[in-house]
Amino acid sequence: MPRPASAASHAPSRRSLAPGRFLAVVAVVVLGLVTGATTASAHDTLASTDPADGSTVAVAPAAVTLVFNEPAQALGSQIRVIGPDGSVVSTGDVVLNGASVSEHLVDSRPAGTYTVAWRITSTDGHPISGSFTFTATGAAGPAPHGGDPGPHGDCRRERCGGPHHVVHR
Ligand SMILES: [Cu+2]
Repeated sequence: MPRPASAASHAPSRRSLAPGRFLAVVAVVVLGLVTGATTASAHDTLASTDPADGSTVAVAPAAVTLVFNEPAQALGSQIRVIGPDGSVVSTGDVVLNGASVSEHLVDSRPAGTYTVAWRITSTDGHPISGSFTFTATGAAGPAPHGGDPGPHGDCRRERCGGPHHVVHR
């Protein structure tokens, strides 16, 4: 009586559920593939820098250090530091130490904003790159102004292109 009818009415509904489940399984599989692909192609990531991005320091340090989540490869890894006057102040090859990569700066490091542009070869061989800046409030290294850095805080390139002792008063 009503039993077969209800059984019959259940059958189609169960059958219509199947494709939904199938789609759900497909969705999970696809999601898994996408997630897996993302993980597989993930490169090293920058964890921290010294000086920190956007930070202000008393003087520009003798070296900048970038710390990644994994050790980088020396081949192709490069850190270029541009000084306040636009000249390159980084010198020598990068120094790899575990997951950190350092680059030395020249002795004379004036006050101002420094830009660190880096390109590192990931553990998987793929290059990653980025840049950050920091600002030094004072000059480091041999003082080109005869040890009188005070009045040169507002030193502008157009005024200080030549010998600063002469330009400044
Ligand atoms: Cu990669």
